[in-house]
Amino acid sequence: MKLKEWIRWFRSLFFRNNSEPCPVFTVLVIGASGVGKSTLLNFIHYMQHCSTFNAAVKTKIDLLLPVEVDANDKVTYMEKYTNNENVNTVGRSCTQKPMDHIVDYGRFKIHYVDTPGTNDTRGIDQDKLNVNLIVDHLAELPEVHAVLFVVKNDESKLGTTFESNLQLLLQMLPRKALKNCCFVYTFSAPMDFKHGRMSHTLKEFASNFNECHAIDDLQITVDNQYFVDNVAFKNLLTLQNGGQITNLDKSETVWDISKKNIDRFLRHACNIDPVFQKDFKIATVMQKLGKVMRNRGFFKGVELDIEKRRLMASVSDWAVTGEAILCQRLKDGANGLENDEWEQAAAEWKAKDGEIGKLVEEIAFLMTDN
Ligand SMILES: Nc1nc2c(ncn2[C@@H]2O[C@H](COP(=O)(O)OP(=O)(O)OP(=O)(O)O)[C@@H](O)[C@H]2O)c(=O)[nH]1
Ligand SMILES: [Mg+2]
Repeated sequence: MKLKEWIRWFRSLFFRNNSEPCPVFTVLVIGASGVGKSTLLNFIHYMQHCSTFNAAVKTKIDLLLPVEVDANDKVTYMEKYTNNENVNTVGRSCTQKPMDHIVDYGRFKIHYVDTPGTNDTRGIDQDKLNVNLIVDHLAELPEVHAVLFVVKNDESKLGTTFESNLQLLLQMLPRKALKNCCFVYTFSAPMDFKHGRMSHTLKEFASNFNECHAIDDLQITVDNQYFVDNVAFKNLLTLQNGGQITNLDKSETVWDISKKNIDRFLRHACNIDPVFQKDFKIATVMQKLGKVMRNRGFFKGVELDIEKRRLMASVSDWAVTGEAILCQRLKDGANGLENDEWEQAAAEWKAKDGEIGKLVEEIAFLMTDN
């Protein structure tokens, strides 16, 4: 973290004027099913109330959302249920739709959005449905500061499923949101909170992704990677439910290290420039535009006049879909349209192609709407 960010963070802790509204930072939590997104949020919420494992054992607080708990080989469920968590069916993906949870840190609040995981046990169609649910939810959020990818540090089943899941999640974002991506490695205690295989895989993925889009926006750095193990939270619940755990000292250490990592993430999240609702909306229309261009056969490269190439450049400026990659390759030096050029372009495209014209008009409206 840069010195400037430390100073801003420190000031936000101690010098907020009471008349100023409490800032709210929004964090979108995404990742494959079962990596521990929902458990992490409960853990984070508990950490906010209790800084140590010992203090937490003595303090029972309301959880943000219900989770499965293993206690003495039994599966125990929390008493508090919502329709959104499908905790009754063993082996089934838990979170069913995006859910908002606010954690109050006094001087600021974090608005976490828990989401259903990809690689859903119900298959690829459900994954696409889940992504659509997230996109719809994003369209309602005023801004997003951090996009927190949750991955398992010890993941050994690497390969195409993992990559296609990651693609699916990234593709829903505007290109500018790539700079807001952060990575939490769960299940990190067995590896002493050091990099497991996942970090190498992520770096390789990011490098290919950037190369395909001819960008360098997706970066995996020391500052945006965090290690936690939610086992400390699970152990806490086991103890609170009358169960026993084998290694109390270990849970304390796991809690402390996870908390340090989460505190580091919070400092980072509070210092990121947000991506606004309008950006998500524009990116969604750009993604549609890319699809229509594909259907029209634009990517076959025949008769690519400057108007088509400028639209392509705009799609590749805003979106990170497969179509955006093709647009990037075929734009041939053209620049994307400036904000004040969309209205004129809409009129011209409407005369040539109604469907494209309508999408360009939507973008024109979003570009000028304050
Ligand atoms: N040991 C260990 N177990 C974990 C960790 N994170 C989660 N779990 C367990 O893994 C299981 C799945 O956790 P969830 O929090 O429901 O996972 P999710 O990512 O929200 O899953 P979906 O809602 O299906 O997308 C639960 O039994 C958790 O207790 C971790 O860091 N360490
Ligand atoms: Mg969940």
